[in-house]
Amino acid sequence: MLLLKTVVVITLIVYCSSSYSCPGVWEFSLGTSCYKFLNGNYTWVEASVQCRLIGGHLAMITSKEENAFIRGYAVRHQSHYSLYRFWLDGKDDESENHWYWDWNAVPIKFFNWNPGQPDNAGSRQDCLTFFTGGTWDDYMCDGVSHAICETEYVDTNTII
Ligand SMILES: [Ca+2]
Ligand SMILES: [Ca+2]
Repeated sequence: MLLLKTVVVITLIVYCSSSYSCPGVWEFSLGTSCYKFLNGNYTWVEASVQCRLIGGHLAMITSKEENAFIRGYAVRHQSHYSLYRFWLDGKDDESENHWYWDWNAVPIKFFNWNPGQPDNAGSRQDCLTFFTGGTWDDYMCDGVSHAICETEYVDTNTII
């Protein structure tokens, strides 16, 4: 009986602690978000589809802290990537320099532009990218980039 209780307690501990980690393919977390970097070469639309296929969306970076955290991961793992550029969820395709998150149509308030950006080069840079160094660049939506996906925690404790 004692053994059974011990097994039950240990199972509960493992279950409860694992319920707060990112599920499945997701690589790391911050607050209530889980993230995954994709090292394929995608257009913005292709990247967005890839993120949705794994249950998320392209990353929406909304604070200096979140930007610094993702930069840290990117720098530490750069050897896995052939490019230094990653798609984020932002676009300004509807009205030039009015940036919004495509996933929820919310206007972007926090920016971390690389010096000289956004420059809308060629009058056709309407999608948002993140450099490994942590700064942002507007880029051609049909250009090629890796991607950062994001999803929200699945907290199984609330399902019990
Ligand atoms: Ca633009
Ligand atoms: Ca640019």
